[in-house]
Amino acid sequence: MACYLLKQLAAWAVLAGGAWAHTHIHNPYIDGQLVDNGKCVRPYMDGFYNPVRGVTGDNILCRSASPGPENTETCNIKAGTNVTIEFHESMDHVSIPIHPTHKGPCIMWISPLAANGAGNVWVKIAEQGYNPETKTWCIDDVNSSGGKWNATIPAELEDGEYLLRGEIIALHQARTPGMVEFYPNCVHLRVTGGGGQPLPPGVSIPSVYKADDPGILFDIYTPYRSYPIPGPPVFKFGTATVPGNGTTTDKVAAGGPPTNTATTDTTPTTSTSDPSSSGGNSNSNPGGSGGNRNGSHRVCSGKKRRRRRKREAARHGEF
Ligand SMILES: [Cu+2]
Repeated sequence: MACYLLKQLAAWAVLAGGAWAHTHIHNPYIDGQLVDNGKCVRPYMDGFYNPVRGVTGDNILCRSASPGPENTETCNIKAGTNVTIEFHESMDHVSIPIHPTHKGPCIMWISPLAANGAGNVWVKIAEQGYNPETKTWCIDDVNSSGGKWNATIPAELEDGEYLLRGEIIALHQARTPGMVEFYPNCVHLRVTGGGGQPLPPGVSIPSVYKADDPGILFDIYTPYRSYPIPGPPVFKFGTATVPGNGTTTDKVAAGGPPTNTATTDTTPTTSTSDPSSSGGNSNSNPGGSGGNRNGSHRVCSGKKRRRRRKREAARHGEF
């Protein structure tokens, strides 16, 4: 019972802490210089801070409003310099970047602006997922840096106009199919001073994401050592092959869905029988139903866990 109450209290605290605000790209920075008031970011749709849920959600490309691109200014940036995206919960300059319940990766993509985001045009230029050393996610870093996350525009890239798609993917409900939260926004950039190399063919968004990708259908509440960032690897000029969609096998091999076997590098509590645990040893649950929440708390029984999951799924509508 104590276990159950603790879990409920945690769930209620989470709900109370984040009633409505999610996040959006509030400002870009060009080579460290602030571009204020969302200039060069595609116009936000109504409820701009709300996520796109699931890989087939509406507006997953840029979460932009109609009429969209023709109203967006284009910011000049030198190839080889940094573009920074800054996330804010609300449309002001003081809100936190994103509610700390949100955990997950950050990804930046570019495509030729003329394609308007359609077709196999998206090339991944940066990604950051989970760091097992620090046990932190990219979203944690976004929060601790005031919302900022950056990537370098490749020095080799040919001059021209590009659409930059910055996204963070929140996984706090991602163990339920269709509940992963995408937070993409798009920035219009004009690259100058580049090395003349065209972008390779890329992937299509959103079809690059599958609902059951191991990095999309992911449970952050059972122990894990790694996280497979969805989509192809980051593209670097000079590498032999153009990354496509077919990295699923690698992702499974590298990280895979979290299972109880992932606790082998944590403290050795799973191998010692804990008499105070009401739910038994997690190693006895090959189906993965008995893991520790965040790897540190007591183990709940599978039955209690399933009840809690149902309640969470029902109540975690918005935050
Ligand atoms: Cu949210």
